[in-house]
Amino acid sequence: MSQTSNRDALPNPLDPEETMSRDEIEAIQLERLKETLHHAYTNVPHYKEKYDAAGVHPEDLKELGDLALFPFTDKEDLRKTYPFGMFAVPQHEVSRIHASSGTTGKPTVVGYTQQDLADWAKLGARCLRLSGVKPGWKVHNAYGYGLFTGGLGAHAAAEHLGATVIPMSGGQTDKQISLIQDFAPDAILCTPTYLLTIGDAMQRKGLDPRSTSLKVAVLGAEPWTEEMRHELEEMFNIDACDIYGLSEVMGPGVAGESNERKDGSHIWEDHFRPEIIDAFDSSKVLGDGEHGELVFTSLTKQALPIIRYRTHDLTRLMPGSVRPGHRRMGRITGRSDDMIILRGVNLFPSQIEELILKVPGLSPHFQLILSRPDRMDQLAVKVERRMDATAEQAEHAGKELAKLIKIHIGSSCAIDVVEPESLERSMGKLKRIYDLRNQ
Ligand code: DLL
Repeated sequence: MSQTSNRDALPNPLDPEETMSRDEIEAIQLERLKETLHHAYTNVPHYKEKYDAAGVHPEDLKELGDLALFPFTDKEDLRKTYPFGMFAVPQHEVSRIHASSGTTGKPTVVGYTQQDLADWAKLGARCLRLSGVKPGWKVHNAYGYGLFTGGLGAHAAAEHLGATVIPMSGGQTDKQISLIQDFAPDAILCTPTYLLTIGDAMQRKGLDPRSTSLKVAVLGAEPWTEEMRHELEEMFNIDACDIYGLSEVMGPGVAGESNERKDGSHIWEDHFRPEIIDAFDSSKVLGDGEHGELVFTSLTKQALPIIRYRTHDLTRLMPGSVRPGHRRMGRITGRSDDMIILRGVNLFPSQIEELILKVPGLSPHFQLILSRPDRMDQLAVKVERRMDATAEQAEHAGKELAKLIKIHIGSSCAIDVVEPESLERSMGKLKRIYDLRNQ
């Protein structure tokens, strides 16, 4: 076997569905939507009961807009039917199970048939290809393996693309760094905050993250901002692209971003039908371009068909760019359940991240602490100063941040600029909000 084979010459064809026109995609969607509704109604008693109670039947769907007649599905439906009540195939046809831990109560359990796993790998590979990852590349996968869909989902995607996967999983940051140095991967897959942790740890060891072999990072599983993209691209001298997904709908790979455009993630609409609804009045389906809550219907899933699933992720839909038949989603600005209401003003951690990274002297390491002294809600932002900022510069930066928050968000909050490395580092999905109000 030649060690020096020309990997740039490896074939890297697009799936035929990737280049379909909008009309072709919508025709496929209608056909698949009818099948999915019938499949769910016939095989999942929970869907049948809900639809019978709401007076709707799969036959009522004549055109795509009729989807709005059907009730939503929420995490609660998966909890009520825990663990396998939403599965639409017999257990022996389920090849794999994943679960997401959630913050309270039982995890939500999801399942996949062989065909579901094949589709997932194919769609994940589309995302990686769109982000510039190539067959033959070495791909360091630092998403956590296990019940979380990140590790195994991204793994299968990279294998499907024809890459060489390094299944590192999350954590053990020193080992991550050694492997990145020794194995010389071309791409890394992890959460944005974990990539920051890795870069930080390298700098502490006197290593320059810009000098690694990495060219592309495909980052997701938590909200991140354009400012964070810029920070990571500068830190590692890479292209950083988004990948979106959620376990109830599939896992990583529902949507992916082009490294050439970096203009939001294309949703693979031959497999998922997205809608945007008003997060506070779910009866209103909003138009493209309008900001609201993302809702997904699966179009091909066998083990766990999911119809009008409320993600609680807030974003908007835009026309496709490099894949014109498939719409793009804007950045997730936050989750409706992560929204902080501070003395009547709504705010999301991503807004604070955006402002922090505009202030010289402040690092992207921050936490939001909510408390209720004297029965008034208070927000404190704890943020580390950058290594190279002096105490005086840090004090100035803190005042600057308070001013920006007041101007752009409209709230006053306490800013605590803390020493470098004093806040907990991310090992995967980072917890930003510490709510001490009911303690
Ligand atoms: O986080 C799947 C995933 C793994 C996606 C790896 C991308 C990469 P869950 O654990 O079920 O699945 O969490 C899903 O994470 O509803 C969003 O709130 C958030 N999320 C996922 N990707 C992004 C992203 C995985 N690119 C929840 N930007 C979703 C913002 C994201 N938020």
